[in-house]
Parts: sequence; structure tokens; C-alpha cells
Amino acid sequence: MVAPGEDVAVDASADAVEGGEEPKVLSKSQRKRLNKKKAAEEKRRAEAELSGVQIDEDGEGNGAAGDDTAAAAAAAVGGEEGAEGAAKKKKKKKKSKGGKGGARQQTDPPTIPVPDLYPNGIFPEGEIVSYPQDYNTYRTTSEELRERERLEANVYNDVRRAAEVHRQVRQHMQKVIKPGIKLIDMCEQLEGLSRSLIKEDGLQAGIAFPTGCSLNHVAAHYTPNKGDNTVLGYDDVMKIDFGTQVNGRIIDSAFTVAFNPIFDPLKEASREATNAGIAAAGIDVRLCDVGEAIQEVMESYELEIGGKTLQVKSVRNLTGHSIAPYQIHAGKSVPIVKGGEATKMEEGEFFAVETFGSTGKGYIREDLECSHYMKDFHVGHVPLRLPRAKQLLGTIDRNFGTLAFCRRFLDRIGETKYLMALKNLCDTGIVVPYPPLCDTKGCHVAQYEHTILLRPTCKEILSKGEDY
Ligand SMILES: [Co+2]
Repeated sequence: MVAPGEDVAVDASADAVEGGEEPKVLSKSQRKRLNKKKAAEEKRRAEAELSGVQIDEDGEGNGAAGDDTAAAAAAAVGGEEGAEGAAKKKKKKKKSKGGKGGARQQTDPPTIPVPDLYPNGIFPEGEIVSYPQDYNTYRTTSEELRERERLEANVYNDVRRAAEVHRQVRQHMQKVIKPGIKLIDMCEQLEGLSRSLIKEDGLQAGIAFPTGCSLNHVAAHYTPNKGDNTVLGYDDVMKIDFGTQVNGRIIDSAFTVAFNPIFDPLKEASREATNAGIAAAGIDVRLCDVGEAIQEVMESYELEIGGKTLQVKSVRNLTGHSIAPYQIHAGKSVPIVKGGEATKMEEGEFFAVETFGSTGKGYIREDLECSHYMKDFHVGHVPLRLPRAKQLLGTIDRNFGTLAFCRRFLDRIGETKYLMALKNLCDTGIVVPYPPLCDTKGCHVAQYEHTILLRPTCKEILSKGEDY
């Protein structure tokens, strides 16, 4: 439903740019510059807002941008209540988009790059959650910590752009994915949409890793190679795991598709286990405690297949992970069973919280043909004798850097007959292969995953959407 107050807010912003009547909270010097050179100032203003210069006290918003600022400020200042209020506001605002002026509305199917949907360059926040731990309550209101967040405003904005693209891409694909779809076509469609919505720009913005579409007992790291004619079936359980990135800030998020309702409890187990892991996460929280919280929820579910009742198991040798710029696995693991490491989560860290629920052994091993590869993040210069391997490495450096890629990505940029060279790069340790990860044949695995950010003042579930 359109909230009238919100529409007014959006229109007021448009006027502010057109007519020179900027929100009252702008400083004098900002006002001067605005009158001087409106076009250039628009960007500058967005940046000022991003770093929290404007604070809209009444929370009504003096413009679309002011509204965003209000949300950010509320999240930072008001703790749970403020954050929730801000989240609500954002929801309303989203729905009121595409009114007379202000932000543009996405088409169906989506065709407008996300940066073009947010003309002020400010992308929506994820879900804001305050830290539950007693020792963290001071964080909600600390002015010092808010200042620390202002310094990170551009990073937050980059990763939120990647998150908004992830939401829009997946929500469209959820409508498209039906039994009978060929997986390779599905992946190419998803990746094409990611590239266009993020406004792909070399390594500055684009896909963060190949589209995983692992089926049934395959838990992760499967995407079709050229010539793979696998078609999605009614009884398949498919994990769609894909990534977007802006300036190396990665969103890694996944969901499960199954058409047969017998798998509903399996999906729910993983979805709720992931939510439990996210709820348990926090600054100075031990990773083993997150794992225990996940397992407890996961293994409280059971499902019936062919008259047999099966308890869902957490896959004990799969984990979530910390994320750093251009580094999908940055060193810390988020276990999904108890008994893990006591290492703590820290302020400012990004984590992919992902859980895998299985009807099999709950233990995976590498199997099947490899499609996923990634340069070793820490590898230095390695002298190569084979000219073809040298040339392929140059292509990988230019196109993917340290981001993961798949054989199809090499195909689409025109590489042919690269398997020997690729093997050489793997043998020398420069590139690491990531083969499919499989539980026992005949079983089914579900997965849900979000990327979260442990901000100084609150936890932000960056990839949260209305779907999951
Ligand atoms: Co992940």
C-alpha cells in the first residue's frame, strides 16, 4: 500500500534537486554549493548523507535521501525500536516507489540496472538487528561507534548495492524456475540478469562467483559445464547459491528450490537453522556457539519420504565463512554443528552464515566433474613454463582476479581448449579446483545462506529479503 507521507517525501526530494529547495538540514555551505552547481552537488550530497551528516529528527523524511538518512540514523541511534521503525519505513517506501517522481520503478522482468533505480546513489539497508548480548547493549547508542560507522559509509553502500541486485535477481528467478528448465539455460539467464542489474564493470562490479545449482545429494559447488543437458525435475531439491560484488564487497546468499511438498520440512529446517545462526551471531560471540545454535534448530526437524521418517542432519563438514574484499573465504569458519572452534566474531567482520540440512549421512566428500575454480588468494608470483598456462593465468587475472569462476565463464570470454592449461595452473597451486561436494547418493540436501555485517552499533543482515 502507498503511504501518502512517503510519497510526499519522495517528491520533495525531486523538487529539492529541480528547484533548489534542498532539505532544511543541509548546512549553509552545502546550500551554497547546491545553488552553484546542482548536478555536481547531487552526488556530493548523496555522499554527505551517506556519512550521516543529515539527521532527520522527525523521521518523516524531507526527501527520498533524507528518508534513507533517517533510517540509517534511526538504526544507529534508536536501537531496536528505531531500527525496526526504520525497517518499516523502508518497506513502505519500496512499495510507494514508481509514483510520480523520485526513484524509478523496476520493470517486470527486471531490466533497469539497480544504480539507475537509486538516482541519489544510496542503496537500501539490509535488516537491522540490535545485538542481544548484555555486554553489547552500549553499542546501540555509542556516539563513538556511530562515528566509526560513518567512516565506513561507502563500503556499506557498495555491499548494499550488491545485496539489492541479489534480491532482485533471485526474486525474478524464483518465478522463472520450473520443472523442465535446463540448468545451463537457467544459470545463463540468472548470470545475465546479475550482470545487467549490477551494471557490470570489470572487477569493480559484477558476479562474485558461479551460480551453484546443486541437486539433491550434491550439497554445493555444482554448476553445469558446456554440454551438460541436465533438466530440473519435479522431485529435485536444488540449491541456488550465487554471488554479487561491488568493489570487491561480496554478497553470498543461497536458497533452496523444491516443488514436491514432501521437502518443505527440509527447506524449513535449513532456513530456520540459518536464521538461528544469524540470531546467535554477534561481536565477541564464539563461532562454536553459533554452530551449536544452528544444529539445535536444524535437527529438530524431520520429514517423511516413502513412509520413512527421517531426521534432518546438519552437514558436519560444511561451514559458513568470513568474507573480505575479493576474498570469499577470508579465514574464519562458521560451523553448523556443535564442538567447533572457540574463535570469536569481531567488529566490522562480514560473515556468510549458511547451513546445510541433509537426509543422508550429514557428511560430504568431493565427487563428480569439477566446474568451480579460484586463484589461491595468497599465492605470489609463480614462474610458469607452459606459454598456454601463462596466457590463461593472464586471462584469469584480468577477468576474475581472486574471485571464483567456472568453465562456462571461460567459454563466454572466448577461451577454448583450456583444460590442459587449467590443470597445469591447478597442479602448480596457483588455481584451486572446487569440485562438487556430495553427501550419499539418493539423499537430499537443502541450504539457506545470508551475508551479514557486524557493524559497530548493530548487526545488518545485508541479503535479507521478503522471500527469505
Ligand atoms: Co557461502
